[in-house]
Amino acid sequence: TAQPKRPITVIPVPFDWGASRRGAAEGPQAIILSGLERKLQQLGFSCTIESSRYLPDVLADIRSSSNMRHWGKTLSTVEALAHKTAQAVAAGQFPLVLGGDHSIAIGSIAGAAQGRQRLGVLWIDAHGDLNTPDTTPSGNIHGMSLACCLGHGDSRFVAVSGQQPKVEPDRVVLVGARQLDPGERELIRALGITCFTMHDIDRYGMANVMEKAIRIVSDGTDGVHLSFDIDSVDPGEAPGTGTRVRGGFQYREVHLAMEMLAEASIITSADIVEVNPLLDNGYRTARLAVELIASLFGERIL
Ligand code: HAR
Ligand code: MN
Ligand code: MN
Ligand code: MN
Repeated sequence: TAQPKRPITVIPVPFDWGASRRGAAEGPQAIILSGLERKLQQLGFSCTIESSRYLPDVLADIRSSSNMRHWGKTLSTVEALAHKTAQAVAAGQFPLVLGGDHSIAIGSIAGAAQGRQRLGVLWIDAHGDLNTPDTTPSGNIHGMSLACCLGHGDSRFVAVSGQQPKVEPDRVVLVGARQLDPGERELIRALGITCFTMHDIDRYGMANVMEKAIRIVSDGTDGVHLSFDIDSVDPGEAPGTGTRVRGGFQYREVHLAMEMLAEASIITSADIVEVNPLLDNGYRTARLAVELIASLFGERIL
């Protein structure tokens, strides 16, 4: 089955205050400059790249605390992104959100969930992003975004765009985890979330893991959001990211995951986050992001 060719709205989110290292704000531009639009057009999609003027100017917002660094800047940003994403969904488009650090998924998922009562979420990441202000070891909001979407964390973030929680734990699947904090492990157990770690991928193979993940996130859901953190990929292939962790996906492995998603035709919105051109080896990581997006939208070898 081919992915239905809904028009794609590319939504750039040049924001990196949710991370401890700057530079992910340059991610959207690097991905766009690496040929995203032409690639999507070659695959038969009509594609509009939005400007980032929908985002508020947050520079003067100094609201911050030790367990939620730069929360003022982050909150205004994710609120604007939620609105932008919801608009694209309501217009029948596929929102393709380019980060930015992973805190922005609070906004994209809030927006995607507005049009969908039973949204599934596939969270591909080296990390869990399941901390709360009570468990965070860093205060960085990009380590709390999935918890937020599940209704755990600061109430102002949990309540972005009204409805809460955005997603139910039995419709959430993590793939690629290899660095989890104690509080994150606890939340995974307490909520009964399915988490396929790198151990599972080594042991059962990417194909098996993705078959299971696809079944779970699409079972009884009315849409599936893919939140793809480029640090899920091994740093050898994706050096341009702020929190590299050894032992990630190999090149073909991650393409296979995207190809299987294209074949299953379940993804209705997506974000690609944590591409940091300042830490990259040229545009290697941004170019990989474009290739992976192409696989997600149905590019095939034969
Ligand atoms: N778990 C750590 C924290 O909460 C690190 C998380 C950060 N990195 C990410 N998220 N890129 O996926 O600070
Ligand atoms: Mn992440
Ligand atoms: Mn909903
Ligand atoms: Mn990560």
